[in-house]
Amino acid sequence: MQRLRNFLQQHCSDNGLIEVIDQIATISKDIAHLIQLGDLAGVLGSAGQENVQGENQKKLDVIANDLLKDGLAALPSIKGLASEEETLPVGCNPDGRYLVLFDPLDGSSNIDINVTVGTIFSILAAPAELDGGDERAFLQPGKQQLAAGYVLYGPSTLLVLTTGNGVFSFTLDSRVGEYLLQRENIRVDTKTAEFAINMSNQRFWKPAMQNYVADLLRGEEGPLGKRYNMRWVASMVAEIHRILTRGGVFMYPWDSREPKKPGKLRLMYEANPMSLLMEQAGGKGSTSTESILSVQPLGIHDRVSVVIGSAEEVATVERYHEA
Ligand code: P6P
Repeated sequence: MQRLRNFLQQHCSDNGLIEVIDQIATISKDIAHLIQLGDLAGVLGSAGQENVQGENQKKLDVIANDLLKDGLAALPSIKGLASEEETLPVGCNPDGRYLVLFDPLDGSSNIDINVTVGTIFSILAAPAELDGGDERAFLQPGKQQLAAGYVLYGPSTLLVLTTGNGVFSFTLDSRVGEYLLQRENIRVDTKTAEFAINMSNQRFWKPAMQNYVADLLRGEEGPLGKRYNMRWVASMVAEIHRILTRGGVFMYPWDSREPKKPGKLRLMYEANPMSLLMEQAGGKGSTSTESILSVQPLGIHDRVSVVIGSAEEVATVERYHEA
């Protein structure tokens, strides 16, 4: 089975981009190891501080963030970094060609209960005229991403990525410390009978989303005409990986708990990379009214309403929001 680096050298013509992806993969091996050790490494539990999102940081949030920040800043080709765990962008090498955005440990509320979490990354071209610490350099729509992917720390540690020519999955063989190619040109089913949403927020959604989910629950007797199953892991990386594997639709819509915010999830380092992967696999990423990859960001921590998955089901959600 082909090793990640060999695959990238055959598949991608941008040697600088290969270096960045390879470095993320290398760093992820240390993160995977610490997650597997858990309590034995003393890395579980709260870090006793909040991040820019006002969320309680876990120790592993901070550790994963520092490993990625330090490891990427060491690359001459990196001009700047932006992280869910960092209030401001981090300027790196003035002559660098790439910007990397990441959620170092998405779903970290699952860490203490030993449920799957992940690292999400997005790579942009660095504008020559802007400093790598200047937020404006990062404010590019998702369709401009050069590459995107995630590392899923589950029963297996998987790296799933795209450089714009299909989606590929690699499994970490921890005996040799290598990511080995497992799945090529992943395609997501256009239809589905499985949805993922946090139902406890039902009363806070817009009527259009309430109507759509009510019709999902009506199954064969309803206008959607089939029985649906539901999943909710509370870890976006796990949900998206399931959808890439067997279809489905993942939703985190606007809700009235924080009416001034368009949604809970972050555009730049959650919705954009996952939407690029999904669209490269034949699926769709929508805010429920427009393509996520077309949204013009106003800040690196912008939030967005998210509907991502099987193309026909995402289109159905959009239809409910047109009416
Ligand atoms: P809730 C994790 O905190 C996260 O950002 C996503 O990974 C996940 O899909 C969502 O939030 C879970 O949110 O409200 O169900 O805890």
